[in-house]
Amino acid sequence: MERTFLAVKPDGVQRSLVGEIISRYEAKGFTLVGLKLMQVSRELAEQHYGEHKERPFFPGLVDFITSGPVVAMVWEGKGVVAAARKVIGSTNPLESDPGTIRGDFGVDIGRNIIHGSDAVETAQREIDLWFKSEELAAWEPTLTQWIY
Ligand code: 3AN
Repeated sequence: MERTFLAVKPDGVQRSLVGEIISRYEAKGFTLVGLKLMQVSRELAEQHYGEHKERPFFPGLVDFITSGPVVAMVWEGKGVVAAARKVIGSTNPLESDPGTIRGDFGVDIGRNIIHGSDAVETAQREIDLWFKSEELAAWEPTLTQWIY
């Protein structure tokens, strides 16, 4: 079954949006298999955002993601990588449709509330970077037959 990595960024935690965000993925029918609140080190932030190293916003992005607690999550389900990105919306919250997390709650691209892996391979890399295998639970909700 496909898995993706999602993280509620410090702005989402400060604005008490963690429960709202988890509810949206639960209601959709995806399964939570990993969850932790953590203070991100600069080393982890730089590895996570490594592809943006040369971009002008990189230092500010690392400062921001390390500025307060983050809620890191792994979610499982059919097509979850692409579907989770649809639920998140566009990178710029002002261009995100109403009904998406960024469209409903965000204004600024540098405060866009949540991260979601952009492809299946990226998701695997990010899950391995953020979680130890023993922190992930393999379980099947009893009501699965009403979703699939
Ligand atoms: P997404 O999170 O939608 O996949 P990416 O991967 O292009 O977006 O960018 C990673 C993160 O870098 C974004 N979530 C956002 O926080 C930040 N970012 C991207 N572009 C900018 C920008 N022009 N100015 C400030 N921050 C940016």
